[in-house]
Amino acid sequence: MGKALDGIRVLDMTHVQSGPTCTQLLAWFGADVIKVERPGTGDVTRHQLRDLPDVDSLYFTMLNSNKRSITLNTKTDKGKEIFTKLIETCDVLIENFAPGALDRMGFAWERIQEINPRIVYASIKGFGPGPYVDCKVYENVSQCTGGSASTTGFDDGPPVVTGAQIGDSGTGLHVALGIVTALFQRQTTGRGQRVVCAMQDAVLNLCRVKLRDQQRLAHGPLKEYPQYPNGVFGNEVPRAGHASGGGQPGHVVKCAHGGPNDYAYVIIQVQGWAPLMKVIGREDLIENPEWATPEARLTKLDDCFALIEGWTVTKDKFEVMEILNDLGVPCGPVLSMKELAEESSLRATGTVAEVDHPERGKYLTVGNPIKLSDSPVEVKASPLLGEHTEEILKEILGFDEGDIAEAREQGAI
Ligand code: CAO
Repeated sequence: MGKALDGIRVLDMTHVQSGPTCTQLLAWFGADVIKVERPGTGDVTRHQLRDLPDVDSLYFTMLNSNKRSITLNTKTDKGKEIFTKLIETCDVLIENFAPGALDRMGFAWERIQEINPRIVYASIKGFGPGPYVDCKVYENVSQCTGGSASTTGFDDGPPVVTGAQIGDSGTGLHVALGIVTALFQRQTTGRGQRVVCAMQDAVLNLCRVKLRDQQRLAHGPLKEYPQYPNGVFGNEVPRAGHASGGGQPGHVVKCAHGGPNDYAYVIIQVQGWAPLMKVIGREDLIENPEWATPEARLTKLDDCFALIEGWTVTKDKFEVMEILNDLGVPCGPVLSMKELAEESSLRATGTVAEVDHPERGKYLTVGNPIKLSDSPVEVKASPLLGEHTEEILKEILGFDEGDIAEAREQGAI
C-alpha cells in the first residue's frame, strides 16, 4: 500500500530531539528523509546516554527511524556544491541549529529560494523575534520560558519541569503540521514557503488553558484550584498540583500496594457523583445538600477525594479503573514506563514497536501515535552514520565512483 507522503523528499539538517521528532513523523508517513550529518561525528545524540559501547544510543535510534543518512561537510566548497544540488531536488529543507547557523554556511532563505523556489524551508528555534532570538535552547529551558514550569508543581514548592518533552517533541509536532500545510498550499501556488516555529511558542500553545486562567484571575479566584477557598491567590496563575485543568474536578488518589506508581486519577463529573458515592459506600451523601451539587463540593474537594481515596486504597489501580469505568466515571491508572513497555494493546497498535537494529539488536521504541487508514507505518531501524551516502549521491545526484572519490578526497563526505 502507498504512503501519504510518497514522493516527498526531505533534506533533514536536524539534530538532537526537536527536529528529528518532526522528520521521523514525515518518514513514517512515507517521505524520503535524508539526514545530513557531519562526517566523523554525526548527530551528537548518537553518542549521548549510550547504554551499549560503540553502538548508536537509544536516544538517537528512537528519534531517527525510517531515515537515510548522508555524511556531508557543508562548510567545504564541494560540500556546499552537493548540498546545493540536494536542495534542488528536495521538497522540504528543515533545520534546528542555533540561530543563524545555516546563514553562516551560506544558505540564507533568499539563497535557498533562488536554488529551489518550490522548497518548503522549516526551522525550529528556541525563541521567535524578540530579545532572546539569538539564544540556544534545550527542552527544559523552553518549558520554563513557555509557561509550563511556572504552572506545574505544588503551591509550596518550586516550578517543576515535566517528563513529557513538550518543548522538543511538542515543537516537532507543530513543525510537522506547518510543513505538510505548506506542501498543501504549494499545490495551488506552486511556491514553497518559510515555516518557523519557536519552542517557547509551541510550549505556550500547549499551556493555552493557563493563559485562560491568567485572565480569569482578574475576575475572582480560580475555584477549581487547590488554593480555593482557603489559600491565597496573587496576580499570577499559581501551580495547581494535581487539580484538573478543566471544569471537572479531578485528583490522583492512592491505590493498594503502596508502590511509587500505585495511584489512579479520578474525575468527578456531575453525573459521576451518585455512582461514585454508591461504590464507596456513602449513599448518604448522594442527596445531601452539603455534598450533592458541584457548587456545594467546590469548597471541599479535598474531602471528596479523601473519601474516594479511602476506597481506592483497598483496590489495585487496575481494579479501580475497571470498576469506575463500568460506572462511567472517567479515571486512569498511573502507569509506569515498565508497565507501558509491557502493555499488549500498545504493542498491538504499533504505538510501542520492537525494532531490529544491525548493531544493537532488538529494542523498543514509540511508534507513530497518529494512525492513518490508508498509510500504514512500519517502523524501521535508524541509519548508521553515513550508511546511505553513496546510494544518495548516485541515485539522486547521478554521481559515479570518480565523483564520489573526489568528494571524499576533499573531505566533503
Ligand atoms: N557540516 C558542517 N557544519 C555543520 C554541519 C555539517 N553537516 N552540521 C552542523 N554544523 C555546524 C553548524 O553550522 C554550527 O556551526 P557554526 O556555529 O559555525 O554556525 C555547528 O555545527 C554547531 O551547531 P549548533 O550551534 O546548532 O550546535 P550546539 O551544540 O552549539 O547547539 C542547540 C545545540 C540545540 C542548543 C542549538 O542547535 C539550538 O539552539 N537549536 C535550536 C533550538 C532547538 O532545536 N533546540 C532543541 C534541541 S533538543 O533539546
